[in-house]
Amino acid sequence: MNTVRLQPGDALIVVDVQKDFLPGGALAVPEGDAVIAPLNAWIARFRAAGLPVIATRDWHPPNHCSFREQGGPWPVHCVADTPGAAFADDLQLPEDAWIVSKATEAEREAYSGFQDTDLAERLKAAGVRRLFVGGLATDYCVRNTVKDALANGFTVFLLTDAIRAVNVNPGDGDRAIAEMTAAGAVPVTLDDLEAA
Ligand code: VGL
Ligand code: ZN
Repeated sequence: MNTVRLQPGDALIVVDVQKDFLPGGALAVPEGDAVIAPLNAWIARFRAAGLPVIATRDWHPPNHCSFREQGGPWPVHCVADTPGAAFADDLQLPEDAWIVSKATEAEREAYSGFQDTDLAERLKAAGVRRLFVGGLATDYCVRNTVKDALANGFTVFLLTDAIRAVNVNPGDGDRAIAEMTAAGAVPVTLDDLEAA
């Protein structure tokens, strides 16, 4: 149990809650839709506190190197401006959420919201020091975003009630959580969040 209270300098990062990663999508994450309700609750708490909400999205060109047709590991997914790349219908992103598109170049994979984006600079310019990270998928984009956030000097809380894993190999998600916490991420759930 890690009690936490939201404070100035906190921001929420919602990682890749896009239709292609939900059940029925092109690269469905098992139980991927289970992150939406807890993330909506986290979003409401950040909004109520006047704190920024950031949503990253996988935003690939049609010939992205991660697709099997190009020799990559994944089925075609999250092609920019297609329905599968849209955020989940039920995700209650604020109007003023920052949208960060990543892995937009055909020849470069980017599992982290920090890779080839201006996210770190924007966060630092806004005075952000602590990041709360949830979304999809635990073992890919959440894992890499959390590790880059720590490497960039942010304090990181991992929203363990609002992440789900692909689990290409059984246990990948649990290993990713162990790796993130060993690197310094602090696991929290909504129950750990104190009243404002
Ligand atoms: C992701 C696999 C491929 C993710 C993105 O968002 O975790 N996983 N592209
Ligand atoms: Zn992708």
